[in-house]
Amino acid sequence: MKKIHWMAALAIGVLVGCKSNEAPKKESNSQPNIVVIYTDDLGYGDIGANGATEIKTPNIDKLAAGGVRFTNGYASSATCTPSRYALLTGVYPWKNKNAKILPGTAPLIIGTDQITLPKMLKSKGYHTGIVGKWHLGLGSGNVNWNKTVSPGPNEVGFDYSYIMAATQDRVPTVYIENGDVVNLDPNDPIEIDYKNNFPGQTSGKDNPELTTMKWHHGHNNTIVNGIPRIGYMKGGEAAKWSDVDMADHFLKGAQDYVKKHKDGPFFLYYGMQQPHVPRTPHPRFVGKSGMGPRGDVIVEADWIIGEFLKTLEEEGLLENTLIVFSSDNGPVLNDGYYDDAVEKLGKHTPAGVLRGGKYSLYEAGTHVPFITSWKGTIKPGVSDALVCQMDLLTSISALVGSDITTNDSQNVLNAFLGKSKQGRQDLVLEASSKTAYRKGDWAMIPPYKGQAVLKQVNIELGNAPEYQLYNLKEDPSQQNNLASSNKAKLEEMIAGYTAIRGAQSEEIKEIELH
Ligand code: NG6
Ligand code: CA
Repeated sequence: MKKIHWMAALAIGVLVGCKSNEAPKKESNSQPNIVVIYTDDLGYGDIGANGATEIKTPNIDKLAAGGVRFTNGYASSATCTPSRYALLTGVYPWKNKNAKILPGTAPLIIGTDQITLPKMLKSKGYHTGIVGKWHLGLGSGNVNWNKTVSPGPNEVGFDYSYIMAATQDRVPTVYIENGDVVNLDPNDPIEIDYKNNFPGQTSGKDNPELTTMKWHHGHNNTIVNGIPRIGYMKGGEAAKWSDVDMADHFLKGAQDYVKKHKDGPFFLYYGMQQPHVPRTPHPRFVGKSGMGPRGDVIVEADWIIGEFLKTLEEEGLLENTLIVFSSDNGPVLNDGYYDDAVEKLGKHTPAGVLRGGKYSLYEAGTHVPFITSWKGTIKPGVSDALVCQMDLLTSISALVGSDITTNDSQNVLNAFLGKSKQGRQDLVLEASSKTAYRKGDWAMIPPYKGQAVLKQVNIELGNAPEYQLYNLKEDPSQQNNLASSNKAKLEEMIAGYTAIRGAQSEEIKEIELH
């Protein structure tokens, strides 16, 4: 009897032990899901939460109201590719000479041996996915779109990828899933050429009568769905995307990814295409903003975000998911098509009070909407901490207990979680391979040759023959250049800038400080 009792006790003990092994307590706080929702060309002032009154973004505003809304949140660059590069690698984009706006045929610019945000998360057991815009190059030159395209997102840390290769205005105008063009008919192979058209094929330049959207500058090569694009494309008819359905299509991809990996932990990088050109709202959003297609696609993007957040809520994931919302660079109105963005703007100010816009060294180029949200963990509030998308790698690494860091990506986790108003001390910002410097309340732009205004888009670039120094607290619109009246501050800023940026170019050195 005694023996049986002893064995029974052991059996029960083993059973209990097994049970607790089978269902380990979920480490909800150290292994939250991570979602980055990344819009394309959305300006600081384009959302209600940052003061927009002429355009309604209730879902983004709700996200902001339930999380931390950053008033000093930055992209690393005033254009797409460099900002995305910095976000995913934690490295300043000006350290990689290939991190500039890429054609659809460009090779991958992230080294397959480089640290990346998704790789770091994979090392901690995360499943990692990207749905949406990539624009970091694919393959290693001369891509054959009819075979599996590699290396790409799957070789730099993503377990799953469903992407558009470059931009909505560049060929190839197809979706690519884990390296394979979706719906490709092998009997109708894709050919891409960024220099020459294919014999006998129409183009926006030669056949304006075939276009439903008119090009203003650039964008006059192959016509797809009535829209002339950058670059020539032949074949791949069945694989071509539908522009007006793109937002819904990526939404479904993001929702499906979440549902499939809800047992987590997962990382989803959701690259939305709005409000980049060509602006192609689904018909149900046409006319909804009163501002033409640019406003309409912002309304569409806001709705999409609302639907996506609803999915997280329905799946019971909101309390176990850190959501980061931002934009890859600042706003632009006419970026190459006649789409009434300028004509119908009315009183709306896409950059808020900030000077410049996309492509600019002035604030509006990089100072973008930035929100973090994590229900039950992040206390709602507004933060003026200086934070940059490049900091996500090291900060999230600290959150999930990884020791992976990079030199340029700083641990500002407490700022991201709303526990501290202390962000980074300073930051170098990039626009078209030129750089500016941000520290404390101050912004400094070194002297640069080049046009003051990029005429086609009507945006001030920040180029000037002299140093520019602005006190952003007193002068957020960068109207009063204090470089000559506050030499001490200018010297301090140049020293801080040079410490990060290193030796400056010859053309800058030529200009005397005193
Ligand atoms: C520019 C395009 C612009 C846009 C941009 C990339 C022309 C004249 N302009 O070269 O329309 O596509 O590249 O935007 O072609 S980004 O947001 O991806 O950086
Ligand atoms: Ca962009």
